[in-house]
Amino acid sequence: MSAKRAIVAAVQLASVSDLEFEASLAELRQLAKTLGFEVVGTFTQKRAGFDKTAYFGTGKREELKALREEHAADAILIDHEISPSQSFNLEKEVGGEVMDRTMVILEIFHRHARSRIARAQVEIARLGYMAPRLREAAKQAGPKDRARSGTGGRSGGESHGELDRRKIRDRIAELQKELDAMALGRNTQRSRRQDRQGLARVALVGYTNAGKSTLMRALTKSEALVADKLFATLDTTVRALHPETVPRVLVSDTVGFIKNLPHGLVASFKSTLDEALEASLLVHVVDASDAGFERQLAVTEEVLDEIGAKDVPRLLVFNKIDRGGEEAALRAKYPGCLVMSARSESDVAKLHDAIAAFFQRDLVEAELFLPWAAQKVRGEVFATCKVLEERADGEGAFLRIRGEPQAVKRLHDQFGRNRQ
Ligand SMILES: Nc1nc2c(ncn2[C@@H]2O[C@H](COP(=O)(O)OP(=O)(O)O)[C@@H](O)[C@H]2O)c(=O)[nH]1
Ligand SMILES: [Mg+2]
Repeated sequence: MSAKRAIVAAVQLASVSDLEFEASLAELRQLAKTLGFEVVGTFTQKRAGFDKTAYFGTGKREELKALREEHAADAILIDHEISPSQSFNLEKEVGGEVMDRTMVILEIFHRHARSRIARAQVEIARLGYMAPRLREAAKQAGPKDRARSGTGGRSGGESHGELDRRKIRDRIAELQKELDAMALGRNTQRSRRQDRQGLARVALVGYTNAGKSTLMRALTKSEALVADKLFATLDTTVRALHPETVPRVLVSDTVGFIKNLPHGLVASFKSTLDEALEASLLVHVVDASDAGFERQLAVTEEVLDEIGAKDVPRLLVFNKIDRGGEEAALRAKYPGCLVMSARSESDVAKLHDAIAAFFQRDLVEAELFLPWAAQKVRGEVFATCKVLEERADGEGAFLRIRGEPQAVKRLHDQFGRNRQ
């Protein structure tokens, strides 16, 4: 399936510097890529204000239509939040699908929301965004809609729009109730989940464009999903570290921080970060070549503290050092950090080893003797531990193993080597 093609478009107001404007467009391009769009063009206009009817001025709308046709673009992504009627009118004139910045971000959150709380949060934000747009669509559909609804068995000649609006209101209220109830049981649930899984989990966090997804791919190599049944519920943003380690480490990619996050989306953004709370280690990826990296770093740390991830150990990774940044200065200022480039295989290997070492620091070793009659256990031994050495004699096999204390103890209690 070929990617959907998009044109990124924006009005530059007089109060916005070229630098700011370009940075915001670059961020939107990145967000579009995250959604699977191929960005085929950029379209901008300097203007004192947004056009009330359709965001761009009349002549510019014609130009945009021509550009869209030339590039066979499916979508126009607007780098502002625009009103339902602006969006509707622009779509009508230019063709294709018009998505504003808020909608793009909501769509990304929607894909990343995994916990029930995150899902409910994002759905509330989406419904809030949709409600006025449905109203606009109903208005545009006009009297025909109203006439039809009169015979539709609805009470009191309610239009589609009104009915939809009421449904949305009810649904938001319902979700809010669910959220309140979930907030109560939240902490107990989290610790229970951690116990049950006992999995070694790493979450990549940081600003959008820092290189999280690139590192995720490099660290987990395979495009193939983790096939193991145990992990059947994992989606594409959770993969096992590759080459595989003992214990097996699962890496997840989180939704990136966004510089221009619409105010109304802050709560749902934070809830999509929930995942970070389930990790035993946070790898905080920072674009060392970005002039504003220190501010980004501080904001990320602040938000992580706010969502209750203060105590989750962090590994600070300065990425993109091939593009710029002062390696020595970074090392001096942030002790324990890793300075690297995702483009360097040896750097990626170093990060892989640093993550593996974090989870191996608590591992213990033991020697087992498995009589031939107990060979069925071999599978379990190999699945849960690293076998450092194996010798066999007439009665069975000696294994020297290393693994997590719990797993090793269980095996050792049964098969601890007590004979030579
Ligand atoms: N030069 C350079 N580019 C990188 C590096 N890591 C990632 N990139 C590029 O930076 C852009 C954003 O990367 P991505 O992984 O999508 O960032 P994410 O938003 O944090 O997931 C992509 O174009 C990557 O190819 C790096 O170490 N060096
Ligand atoms: Mg990404």
